[in-house]
Amino acid sequence: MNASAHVKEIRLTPVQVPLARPMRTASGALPGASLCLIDVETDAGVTGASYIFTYTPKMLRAMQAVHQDVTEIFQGAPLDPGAAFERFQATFRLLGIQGLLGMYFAGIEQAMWDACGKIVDEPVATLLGGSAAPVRAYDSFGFIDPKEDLPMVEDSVRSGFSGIKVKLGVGDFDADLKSVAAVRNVIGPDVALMLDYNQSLDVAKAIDFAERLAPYDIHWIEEPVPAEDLAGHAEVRAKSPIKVQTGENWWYPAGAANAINAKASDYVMPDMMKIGGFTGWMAAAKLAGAAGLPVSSHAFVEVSAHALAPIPNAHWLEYLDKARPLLKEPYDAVGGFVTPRGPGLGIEWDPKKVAEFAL
Ligand code: SMN
Ligand code: MG
Repeated sequence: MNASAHVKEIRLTPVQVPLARPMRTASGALPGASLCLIDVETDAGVTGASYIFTYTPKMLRAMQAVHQDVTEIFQGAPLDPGAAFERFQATFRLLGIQGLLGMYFAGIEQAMWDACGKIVDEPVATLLGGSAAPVRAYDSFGFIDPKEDLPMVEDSVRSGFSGIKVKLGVGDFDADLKSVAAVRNVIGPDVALMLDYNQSLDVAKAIDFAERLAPYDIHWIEEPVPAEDLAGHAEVRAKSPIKVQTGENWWYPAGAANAINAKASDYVMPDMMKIGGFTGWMAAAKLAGAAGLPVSSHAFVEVSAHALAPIPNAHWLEYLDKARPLLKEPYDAVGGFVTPRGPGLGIEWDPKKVAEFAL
């Protein structure tokens, strides 16, 4: 944090950008990436940048409305993300800060960290106590059609990824089985294969499907049942031959604590936006570490590369690149690794591209 600097102005820019690959999930397809770019201008002559993801373009204008009415509470605030979190939570204690409000805050919190790093010319990874070293990543796909999509999976492994995640539950289980068999066949036996059901099954189906998918050496089965069904996750975990992964829909460290206490999963993957930015992430990662659970990231490639750096129980970074079309220098995966860079988060908008994709 840098309490000698203060927030001067916050800008929010809604954009709709194309995804490099279509993302079909069991709980709906992503038409593109609906993002809100957040710029936090400070009185120290630097502007911090970050972005949030609204999942659907239907929430972009609503996020603009949140920004218009809420931004004033940050005016003049010291550049102190932790203090901002406390004050934000206190301000909205009666309403609660899940949902759009919390997403908005996370974007500001992350941009504050970017500004702090820029002021001291350090990557956020080192401000958090880690190093700007390469982080192991898996490439994340939607549903893979065995007839159409295998070449892009082959390209991904050829580029050096040692992990591949695919979505299931888009069609019937027979389609899932065919997709998994085809993907395992093209990636070979040494590449980790993760499956994501995006909350679409019930406990009995999840256990049954896990038993029938286990012969393909699956690294984890993700969100097999609804995210809020912690007992259901725990029941699947107790009976599944495949490790259970979850966390992208936990709100704040309290959400992580509830799930960890419920023994909901073998692995955890908090989402930087929903967990409360770096402040929430570090608290959740500590809880997971104390419980001996490996921690992976969710989407948000750039901030996640910094967030995984300082934690000893770092597991995988999800490479799901949504902001690439907007950045002067995208975060590439090189040989299956992503390296956090500074100063700050190491991201800079390409103004022409932002204008092209702005609402
Ligand atoms: C996912 C779903 C929707 C948007 C981004 C990511 C998915 C994942 O659950 O874990 O990749
Ligand atoms: Mg997921």
